[in-house]
Amino acid sequence: MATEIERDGNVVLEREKELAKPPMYQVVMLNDDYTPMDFVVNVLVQVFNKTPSEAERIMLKVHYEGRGICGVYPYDIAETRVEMVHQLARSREHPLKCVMEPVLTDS
Ligand code: TYC
Repeated sequence: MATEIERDGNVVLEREKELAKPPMYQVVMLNDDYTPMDFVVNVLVQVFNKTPSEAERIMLKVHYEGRGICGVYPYDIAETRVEMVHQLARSREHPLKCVMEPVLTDS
């Protein structure tokens, strides 16, 4: 967006000095049949800073609906959190997976 302003008697367009927002990515947790529910809740608390009750709500959504959003972040932060989840899951030999997806905007 640009605004019209008058400078030296002429109407000119001034570009807005708004900084472009970085593209954002949602980290989506996926269901599986084997990872224990309390492990998933702990991951949501430790990696995504959820409260225990919010973590339980997200875990149950994933369990019943197949997927659930853990958080929305810039690319590097989303990537790091996905890797943290996979490392924790591997360390306990659970198949828990999550993915990152670009958040679609209309700009
Ligand atoms: N479905 C798993 C179970 O019944 C629990 C679970 C929930 C696993 C969420 C993964 O992302 C997940 N033990």
